[in-house]
Amino acid sequence: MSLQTYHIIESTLREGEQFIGANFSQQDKIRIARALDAFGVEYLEMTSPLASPGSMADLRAITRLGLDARTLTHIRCRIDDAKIALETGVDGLDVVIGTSSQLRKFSHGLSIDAIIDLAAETLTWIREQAPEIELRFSTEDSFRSEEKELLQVYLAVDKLGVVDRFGVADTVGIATPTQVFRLVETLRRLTTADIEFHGHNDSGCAIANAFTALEAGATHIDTTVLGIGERNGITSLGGFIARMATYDRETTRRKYRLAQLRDLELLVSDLVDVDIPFNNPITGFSAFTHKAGIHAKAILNAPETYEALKPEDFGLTRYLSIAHKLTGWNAVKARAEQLGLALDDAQIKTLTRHIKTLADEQALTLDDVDELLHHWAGANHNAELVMVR
Ligand code: HCA
Ligand code: CU
Repeated sequence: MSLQTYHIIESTLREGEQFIGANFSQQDKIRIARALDAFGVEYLEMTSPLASPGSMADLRAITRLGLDARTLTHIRCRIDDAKIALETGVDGLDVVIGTSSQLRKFSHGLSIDAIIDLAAETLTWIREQAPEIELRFSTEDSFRSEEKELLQVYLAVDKLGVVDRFGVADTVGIATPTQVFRLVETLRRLTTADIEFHGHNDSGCAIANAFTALEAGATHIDTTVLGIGERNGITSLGGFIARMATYDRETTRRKYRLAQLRDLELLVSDLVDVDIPFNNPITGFSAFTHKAGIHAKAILNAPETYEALKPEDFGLTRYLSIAHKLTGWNAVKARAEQLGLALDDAQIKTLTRHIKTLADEQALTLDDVDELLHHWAGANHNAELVMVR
């Protein structure tokens, strides 16, 4: 069920701002917010207004844009923070407090009982002040917290009946999909609120963990564009979209304007000064290229043979690479047809053998192969094949 009805909490303007290369101006943030809204994410999470005077002003400016996406800000579990956050006009507050022994010892120094008291006081106060606000309570470092203590905290907060959503956070990126499934499934069973998953990517599981959280009943997933965030970041929006589109293409196409993904990633990659990785899901430069002759032949017959995602859903095109030793005659024939050259199958097969021999000796380019095709099509069929560089 939640695999169709989930919501994306897009945190490029909060977690993403914690990326080493991010230093967004208000104009940058507005551009990112508009682009994310146009793409169709349901929520925008933004940096706490307490972070800096500019953060407060940016938050106000974005809440006034009148976007379809709901606006959230992320604050510590304190009445003083909540007071200021409520003045910004956001639709929701994401309240967080650390529960792992590491955070309790080295960050805020509170016991589990003190955390429960503080959460109760803060969350009840917020609900009294703002009956309509969307209120989320999350534990930082949920997966290194003692399960018993963690559940004590969530159950106590659930009893208050004031929050709409619980968050679980894999703050240091160590959770396995099985651990994520177990915790989300347990919370689903024992509590009544929606569930949000926030997963870091230190061990490469962020996308898988987000998907598993949905399988276990989570309702909201945190992402950032290109996965930017603290250290190597969190679940990337594009990677998560790839995961969901392979699972359920129609729902994903209905929920989001997929053809805007690439421009959205280019906007953010430009602002934070990184390249889109070659192996990025969907938009990596080789994501829809096919090389081996056996693959190329099948792709020409039916792209779904080797493509789980359709490039056209994302406004992209596939590319068949033919200028190499692994090439095959079907791909070479398709290229000849693209160039409008009349060559029969026997000629194409001979030419393909020649390309392979040449490629064993030197790197070839598509231009080289095109020249050979033109040469062969224009010349006597028995002419010696030459490489013109
Ligand atoms: C951080 C906090 C957080 C919070 C996640 C949440 C995390 O360490 O900067 O509010 O759910 O990863 O724990 O991003
Ligand atoms: Cu985080």
